[in-house]
Amino acid sequence: MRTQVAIVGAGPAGLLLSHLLRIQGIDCVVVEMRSREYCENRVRAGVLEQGTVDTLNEAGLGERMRNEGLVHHGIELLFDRRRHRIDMSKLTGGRAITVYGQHEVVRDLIAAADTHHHKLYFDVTDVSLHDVKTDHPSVRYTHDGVEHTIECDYVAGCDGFHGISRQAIPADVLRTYERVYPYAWLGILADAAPSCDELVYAHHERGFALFSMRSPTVTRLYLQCQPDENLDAWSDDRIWNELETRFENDVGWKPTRGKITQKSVTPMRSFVTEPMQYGRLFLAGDAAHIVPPTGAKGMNLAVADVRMLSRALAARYNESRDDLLDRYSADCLERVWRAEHFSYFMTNMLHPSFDDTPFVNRLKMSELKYVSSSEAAARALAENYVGLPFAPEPRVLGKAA
Ligand code: FAS
Ligand code: PHB
Repeated sequence: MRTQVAIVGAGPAGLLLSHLLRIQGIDCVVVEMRSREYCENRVRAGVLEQGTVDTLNEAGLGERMRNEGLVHHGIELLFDRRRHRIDMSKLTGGRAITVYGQHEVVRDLIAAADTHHHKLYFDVTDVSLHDVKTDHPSVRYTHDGVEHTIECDYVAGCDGFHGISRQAIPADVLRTYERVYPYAWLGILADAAPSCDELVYAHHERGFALFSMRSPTVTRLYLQCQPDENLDAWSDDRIWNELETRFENDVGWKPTRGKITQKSVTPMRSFVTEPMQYGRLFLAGDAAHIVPPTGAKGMNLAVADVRMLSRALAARYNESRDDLLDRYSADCLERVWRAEHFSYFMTNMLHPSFDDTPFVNRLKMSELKYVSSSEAAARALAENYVGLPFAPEPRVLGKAA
């Protein structure tokens, strides 16, 4: 099989890249090791930056997001039993976030691929990359017991943190930067109407807690736990009691209890790979970088990467320009390190840690008080949270699908 761009991984990065390339007349193929059903039901992120919302709308993918997504103009910080609202839209000239599940975005992308008969292969095995340092790379995989080879010009490694693409970059070229946090998040989905119409980030001496949602009938909640936490030790009652304790406040607000339908523990890690390009291989999304979810940046960074990669590939194919491909890694890493810093800042400020000294505890409280009382500090948090505007770009997005 021959194509222009072979894409490994059908998460938000791979699927959106495929769509953005297609609407610019560039042929591509996506191979994914999991089943369609698994990809469409994998519960992960839930907050879309303004730029992600704009990208999905520009690409003709935003209809269901506009109808079912929840637009939020602020978030709340809760500490010392007091709630403090950060009016993000007022502080950023009207920019906002949209709460819309990552798996909903993935469903919309797969539906669009169906409609336009994009080449998307699920349940593949033994994916391997070849000759990425030449001008004729290829991707091999097995599907239904048959071995296949995709001959291509470029390979996009969108296969997440545990994928194979990053390993195709030799150790003497690859530089990685990492911080592993000494805590994790126990996350739940509950059939309960959200009792607050904005996200609440809570700092409590017993640990962090986050109140989020997925729809008018589904609440999403997280609490700080041990990295090796045993989920079986957490009955539904224990989870609700602990959440109510950590969300204690002076106005008596608390999350509405409901049937818990999903429980998971998410490790907390900051990780960056440099460079994000090796020959004709381009990494995007979690394949190149991981952020702790406190800043809600994970999926949004993946979208920013493929927006830049699709622009660079379109400039290559439609304008015979290599400059955007040559600077892809540097351009992405600018935004990646900004998001890494913001996610690190939010994570440290909001999570008490066993290795914190009383001095560090006081510093965290001072930081929380500062971002909740200083307009300048609140604006810095707000503009990072809603997402910094994308660098101005030449119009290459072409017609909607
Ligand atoms: P993805 O991991 O989404 O997709 C990669 C795809 O590649 C997967 O479908 C995988 O099956 C496939 N793949 C892997 N190896 C392959 C191979 N060898 N061959 C073929 N296919 C292969 N962010 C938040 O903001 N909030 C959250 O609450 C949140 N929760 C998260 C929970 C978890 C458990 C994880 C891992 C991440 C979470 N994130 C969260 C971050 C998340 O949103 C990621 O940033 C986002 O999924 C990144 O998208 P992709 O880069 O497309 O990678
Ligand atoms: C979520 O809704 O899943 C979510 C929201 C905000 C975060 C992380 C996760 O910071």
